Formats: sequence, C-alpha cells, structure tokens
Amino acid sequence: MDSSLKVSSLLGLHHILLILALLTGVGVNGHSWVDELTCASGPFFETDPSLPPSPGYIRNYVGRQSTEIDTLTTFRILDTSSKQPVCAPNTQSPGQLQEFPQLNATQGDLIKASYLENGHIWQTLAGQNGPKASPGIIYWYGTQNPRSDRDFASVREWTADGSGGDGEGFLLAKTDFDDAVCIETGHEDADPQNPRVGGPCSSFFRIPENAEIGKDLTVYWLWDYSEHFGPDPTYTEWYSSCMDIRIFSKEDARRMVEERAKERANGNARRDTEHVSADSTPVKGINRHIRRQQLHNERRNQIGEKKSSWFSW
Ligand SMILES: *[C@@H]1O[C@H](CO)[C@@H](O)[C@H](O)[C@H]1NC(C)=O
Ligand SMILES: [Cu+2]
Repeated sequence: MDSSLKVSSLLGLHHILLILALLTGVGVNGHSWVDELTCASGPFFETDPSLPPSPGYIRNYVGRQSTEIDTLTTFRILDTSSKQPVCAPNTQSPGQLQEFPQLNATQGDLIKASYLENGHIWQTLAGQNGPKASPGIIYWYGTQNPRSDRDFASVREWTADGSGGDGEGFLLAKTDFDDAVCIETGHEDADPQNPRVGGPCSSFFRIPENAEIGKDLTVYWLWDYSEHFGPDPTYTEWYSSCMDIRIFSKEDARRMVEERAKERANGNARRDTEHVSADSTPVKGINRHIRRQQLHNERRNQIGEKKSSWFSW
C-alpha cells in the first residue's frame, strides 16, 4: 500500500509537469522503446473494437504521461561485449507499477508490440541521417530462465531453434524497425511513394508453443540502430526494452476473459479494480487533452486531406 501511494503521488507530479509541458509547447519526445503489448491472437485477443483494450507493459513502465519517460525508458547500448547488461539498471529484475501490469498470454499467441518511431523513420526518409542510413532491425528474444545479470552478448547468441549460446533462450522474431505503415504524427507525407499513418509502429512475435504454463516468459526487444548514419562496422547503437509475459493455460485464459466480460456486463469493471489510484481522473483528463491537441494539430497540418489520422496516447 505504502509504495503504491508513493507511486501515485509521483505520477501526480508527472501530470502537473505534463500540463506545464503542454502549455509551454514542449513535447514528450525522444528515442524509442516498447510502449504497449497486446495479444493479436488467442483467448486474450480482444475482438470487440468497442471495448477498451487492456495492454500489458514492459518492466517498470511509467506511462506516457510521465515527462521523464524518455530518460527512464531509453536504454542505449554502445558496447556489445559480454560485460554489457541487456536491460537498463531499473529493469534487470521483474517489476511493474500497479497501473501498468505485465501482459498475459497463452502458448502460441501472436503478440503485437507498439512503439513510437520518434523521428527515427521520418528523419531517415528525409535524408537527414545520410543517404545510406537505415532505421534498423528489431530482434525479439525470449527465455524462461531469467537472470538479473543477463548480458547482451549472450542473448545475441540465441537462435530460433534454441541451440545457440547457453541454450537458455530463443530468437522469437526479427522485423524491420520501419513497419512501412507508421510515422510520427505530422509526418504522414515523409515517404511520397507510400503515404503513412500517423501513430505507433508495430512489431510482432509469437509465444513459443512449448512455453511453460504458470511461468513468465521474459522477452527482450533489441533494436539494432547501428546504421543510424549508414553502414559503418565501427559504429554501435542498440536499444533494449525488457518485459515479462505471464503464460496461462487456454482454459484459465478463457475463464479470465469470461470473468472480465461478466464484470463489464454488471457495470462493475471499474469499481472492481483493486484500488483505483487517486489520480486516475487526471490521467483520463490528460489523455483527452492530448487527443484534442493531436486532433487540432492534425487538422491544421492536413486540412483538406483525406488520409488524416491521429492516435491517442
Ligand atoms: C494479467 O493478469 C493479472 C491477474 O493474474 C492481472 O492483474 C493483470 O492486470 C493482467 N494483465 C492485463 C494486461 O490484463
Ligand atoms: Cu533516438
């Protein structure tokens, strides 16, 4: 209780800072990290678009309301040696703020991760990083043998069949950072051949079919941005996000989804939440404020254009 109260008041301060930031026109911007995780298949996949999604989050995620999200969440890796921890100091062990729980999933589920490109794509398209620059590649790795001292180099040795390196984990997927759809809001025309949708980018991976039920799957998002300024073997720039996904049996998952549907039907969903934090109303208010602001910016930037879109963070 004590620590959750502290967290609430801390977030309260962040809200005030965010309002100040919005009023003074300073954006919450920065690098890239995984903001949200959702199931794109399986029992937890929300097929009803009218229901609010309940995403899961990376370890110790602080929320986009936090003006410090960039410094707290960006973890830049400049040294790929075996001494380099794969996770940021505050995410080396499992842990979540109450408002930002971990994702729940079942064996074989497709997982969708969202992240903001924050200029890494549109600036590359605009040629600002040099003619051969690339937004890079995302690698997804998973293990059910988590270690707080897990180092970057040992993760990179893992392979899709699990035989690589120390054999404790798997390469789950490899995708382009640029999903060819997303772009930072306001830059929808950055690629004239391929008009973009303003908002988050997506990358997908699958939970292994043989993941152990009742145990977390620890997942590492590793973004190789070493071609930030074009190919250069002497230049290293990687980023990581670390997360835990709880693996449920299909039966338990279906039961949980049914429970939730019942609670909703009874109108109890909100009241049932264990402790609604004191500042949950400001969160909603700020989200509405951001939405209005984004909508306003979109309209101003894209007046008369059909493909206008905006996203609500
Ligand atoms: C996952 O399940 C736990 C209960 O076991 C719940 O507290 C948490 O909110 C769930 N996460 C999501 C993203 O729904
Ligand atoms: Cu960056």
